[in-house]
Amino acid sequence: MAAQTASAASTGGGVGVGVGVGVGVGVGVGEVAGGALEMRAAVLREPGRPVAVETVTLAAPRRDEVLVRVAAAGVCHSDVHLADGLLGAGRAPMVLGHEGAGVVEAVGDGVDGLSVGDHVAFCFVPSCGACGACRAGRRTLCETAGRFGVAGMLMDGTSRLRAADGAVLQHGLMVACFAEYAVVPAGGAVPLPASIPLWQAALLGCGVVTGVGAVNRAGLRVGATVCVIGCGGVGLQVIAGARLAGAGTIVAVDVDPGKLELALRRGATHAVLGRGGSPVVEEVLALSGGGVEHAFEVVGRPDTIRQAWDVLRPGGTATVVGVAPVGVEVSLPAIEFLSEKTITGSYYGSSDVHAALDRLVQLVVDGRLDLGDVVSDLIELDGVEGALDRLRRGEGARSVIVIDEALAGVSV
Ligand code: CXF
Ligand code: ZN
Repeated sequence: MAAQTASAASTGGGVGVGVGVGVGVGVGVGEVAGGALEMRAAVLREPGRPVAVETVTLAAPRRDEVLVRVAAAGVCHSDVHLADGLLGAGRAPMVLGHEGAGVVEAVGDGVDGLSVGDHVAFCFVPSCGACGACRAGRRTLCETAGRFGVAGMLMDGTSRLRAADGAVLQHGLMVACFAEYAVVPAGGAVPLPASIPLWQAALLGCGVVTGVGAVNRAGLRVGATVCVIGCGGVGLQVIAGARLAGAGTIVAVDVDPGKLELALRRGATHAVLGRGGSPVVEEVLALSGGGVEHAFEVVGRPDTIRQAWDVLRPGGTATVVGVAPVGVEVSLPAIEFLSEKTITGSYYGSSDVHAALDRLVQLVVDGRLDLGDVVSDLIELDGVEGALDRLRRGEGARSVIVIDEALAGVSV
């Protein structure tokens, strides 16, 4: 997908251009009025029911919020978990989508550092800076963002989204970018240089920051031995991060030969096909001379979490990045704690997302981190259920929904 032609320069238009404006009379570029706009959005009505596009209403941004015209959005496995009801009860009706990029269309009162026309990537943890986690420097664990994010609300605990019948809709992970527009907290929009095509920038705010950030969390050293289990949209970013961090051996494990091909292109040194009862652990142990120092689990299943533990050498660390459905448990052979193995998690890159994205963006601009190569499918908003199904079947790396071709810089 890297060879896709950029079809247009990215420029912001006024609210209502190309979408029906509701009661938002007088809303224009840079102006925040009390009105709302009507737009198309992919709505999860009920877990297990196909996600479908509806016309919904989006109110203007309030204090400390911005309105973003969405260019493109990535479809992540967490969207599947939400759609299938695996992340807990009460998470519908919801406008899905938490990984995307667009252009700031309007800013609310009190917003600093963002202006109309800025290109931005979404960030689904706009940390409050005031809770215990934020004050301890663990901003991705922000308690306020966690509470309201799970409730599908913005940082003030309310929603800007309504269905056609006036019912409140949740903002998917405080972003809701499977839609023509999104109102997000100002901290949920990270400015980007306009030189990065937005169909690629769309991946930054979940897959890239999560995958590369997990490598930072693990504290990889030059020459480290690494195993990455699961080479989808996030696992491929772990591999890119490991390569950038100077890892030596990087063993990629997946059940899909196509993803292993991509993993090798992204810097994996070895590929192990984990299909049909193959002895994955034995193969990784053999390739790494008795086990790796760092294993990354990017699937979210007990058996692959156990594999990540089993491929470690004594003293090694397994980092679980994959999202397991609520209620799933893992078991480990407790005697092996005597080998000083560690198992830990990494949530959303485990650092300050804005600072992390600034650094990642520089790597992209310098040509050292490719974004487009993991995009397996460019689709329209109506194709969202098909993209969720591909993820359910384990097909493809990342689907990107192109919501505005001109802004995204690519045609579907
Ligand atoms: C997810 C993990 C599960 C909770 C919501 C966010 N991360 C990325 O998709
Ligand atoms: Zn995600």
